[in-house]
Amino acid sequence: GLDQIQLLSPTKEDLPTCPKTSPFIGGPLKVSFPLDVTLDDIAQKNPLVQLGGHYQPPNCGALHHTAIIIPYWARRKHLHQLLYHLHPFLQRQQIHCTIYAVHQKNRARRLTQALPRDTKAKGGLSRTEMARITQMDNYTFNRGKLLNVGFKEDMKENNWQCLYFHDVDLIPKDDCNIYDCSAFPMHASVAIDKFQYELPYETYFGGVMALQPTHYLKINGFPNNYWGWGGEDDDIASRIFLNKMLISQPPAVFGRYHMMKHGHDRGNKANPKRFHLLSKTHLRWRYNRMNNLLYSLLSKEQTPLYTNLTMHFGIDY
Ligand code: NGS
Repeated sequence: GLDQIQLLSPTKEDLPTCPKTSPFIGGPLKVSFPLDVTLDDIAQKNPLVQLGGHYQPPNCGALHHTAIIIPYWARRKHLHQLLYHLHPFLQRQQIHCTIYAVHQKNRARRLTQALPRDTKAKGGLSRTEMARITQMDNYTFNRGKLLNVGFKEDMKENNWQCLYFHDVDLIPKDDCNIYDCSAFPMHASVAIDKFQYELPYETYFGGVMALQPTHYLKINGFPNNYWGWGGEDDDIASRIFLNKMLISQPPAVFGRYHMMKHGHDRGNKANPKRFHLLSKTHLRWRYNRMNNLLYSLLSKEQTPLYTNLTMHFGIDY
């Protein structure tokens, strides 16, 4: 019966360790985009992916334990295309992983509704607090905050050794771009087709980056105060340099990505304050960080291909 099967099947501890280089790794990938790919199609193609978008190699003990965190903003099609490419890619690399999509619902209405009755009745909010709520009433995207939440929530689930913070529109183009971490924070997307496979500027740190938890804690997490497009990735790079770490990169031939085309996202206008904020990173990195990150988790849903985290953001600074 079932008991016997369980006795016969080896436990994870009995398995041999996976080889240093996975035998399933190919080289450069031909990235193509099947039209109208559904989540069911992807699940069928990846029978070994478990609920929540979890995977571990069936026949060997994985050497790499990686959480993939995708800050997600109303781009369902991109998310599907990314899952379509990323799951087989991670399996070929024999990585133990979970894919998390993190997205925000930050309408002020919800926030005021969440306040205790008497706070509202007495008009208990200060003017500054009210102003902050109103400022947030426009669904403004906050990538730094989403990445912080992703880190916090994922570490509650598993003792991940490596975190990949992954934009939803980037598809890796080479199997040799191994999704593990190195001694320094890593910028994986060093060669994006949109930028002719070069860095757009020397300190560019956007797209896909990988940090060990110790790196993340050392820089006090990511900034929470960049509302809208731009600058938060430069802030993160500054935090790394301010903490005397370097940024490592895969060789450019491996760190190739295709960026899926997209128009302007509603609620993600360029942030006019970003240059001012960046000039203050050296003063603020100690205070603006994961510890004063206010949010509440509205739901954590385990879908067949990814874990979906939805939160709304509180008032913080
Ligand atoms: C810089 C932004 C970065 C952004 C990069 C590439 O100018 O946040 O462009 O953008 N920094 C500032 O605005 C200070 S992209 O072409 O991918 O849209 O990542």
